[in-house]
Amino acid sequence: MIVERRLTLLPAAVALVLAAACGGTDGSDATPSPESSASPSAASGATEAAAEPGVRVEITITEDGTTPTGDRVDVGVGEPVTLVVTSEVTDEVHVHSDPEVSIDVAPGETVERTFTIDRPGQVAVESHESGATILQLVVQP
Ligand SMILES: [Cu+2]
Repeated sequence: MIVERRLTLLPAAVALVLAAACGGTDGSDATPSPESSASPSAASGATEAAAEPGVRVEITITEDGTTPTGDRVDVGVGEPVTLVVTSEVTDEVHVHSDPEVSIDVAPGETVERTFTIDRPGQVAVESHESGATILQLVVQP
């Protein structure tokens, strides 16, 4: 019980541990860029967000990389998050939530997956083939 309480009080630390768990042994090249890549569109979505419940993000993976690349996306605890992944390569999109979500894709395939996150904090979405961070889900209480 004490351990659980500590975990809920330290979502950022938990997110860091989860992110580190994926990077493997080197860890030095997986440093997420700070605010610089955040798109301004997220700030002005108040009226648009009401039109459709949940958050929907389209992801494209090619041999050259992923789109988006490390964008921050605000989601609420328990809010449905839908990822639509279209890939030209074999890959695994890994959502570092607890429990984690893995989306396997094959060349030419589009896979749609909806999930919710039950804990505030930052959750990385990675391409496991390239190690690139596709999204940073910022989960608001
Ligand atoms: Cu991962």
